Amino acid sequence: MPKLEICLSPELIQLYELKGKNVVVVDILRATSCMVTAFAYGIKNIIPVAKVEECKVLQAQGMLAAAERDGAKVAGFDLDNSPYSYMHDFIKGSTIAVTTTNGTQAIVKSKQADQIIIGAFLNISTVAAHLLASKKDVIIVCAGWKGNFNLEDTLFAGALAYQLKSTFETTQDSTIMALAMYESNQSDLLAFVNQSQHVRRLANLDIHKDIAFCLQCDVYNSLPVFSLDRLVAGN
Ligand code: 3SL
Repeated sequence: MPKLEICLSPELIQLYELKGKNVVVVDILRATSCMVTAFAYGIKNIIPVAKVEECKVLQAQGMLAAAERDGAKVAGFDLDNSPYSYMHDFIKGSTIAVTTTNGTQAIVKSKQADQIIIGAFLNISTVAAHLLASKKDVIIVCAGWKGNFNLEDTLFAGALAYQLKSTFETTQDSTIMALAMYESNQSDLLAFVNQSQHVRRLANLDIHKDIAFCLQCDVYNSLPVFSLDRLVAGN
């Protein structure tokens, strides 16, 4: 039976062997939700980078660029970190360089994996179907917040483990915890996530509609995967 493990923060990633495994990177609020949305709207590539300076270099080369720090758009960039910013025609066929506080860092730290898959509630069943077909061990890497555990990414990890638990071994403590978290809150994900630190942080930015949007399941069937230096459509 393949194994499913949950890494609760990128700070813990060195404790996991990524080689030979599928890694699902998740940053529900809002980086991976934006990426899944962008691919649903026909984006060609997303180049995730760790630093604002790297993103600026790619923008100077003529690429569209999105940079977020502490929830807000960094001055001088083309796009912010809202899924609604990617629901436009100009996205189709484009390549966008992206850096975010936590989500793109988690992708960059997962590069040892056999395959990196971008997960969100928005594409959860598509991700689950891909992992079931692949039959490899899986590690779900939660982006968290600046190295800390967070509720929303762990809740997603529990939801994905819930879809996979009859086929994957889910006996690691963090997986048992995430499954319990999901099972007791599945009837109202929004009410649960509304208690989170990140929602309080984002409240000042007035983006309640982003939060509700990011907690919807199976809105899209896009499957962004990492290839060489960028995300591409995996289906
Ligand atoms: O940390 C991240 O990668 C962001 O998604 C955070 S925020 O939703 O823009 O605050």
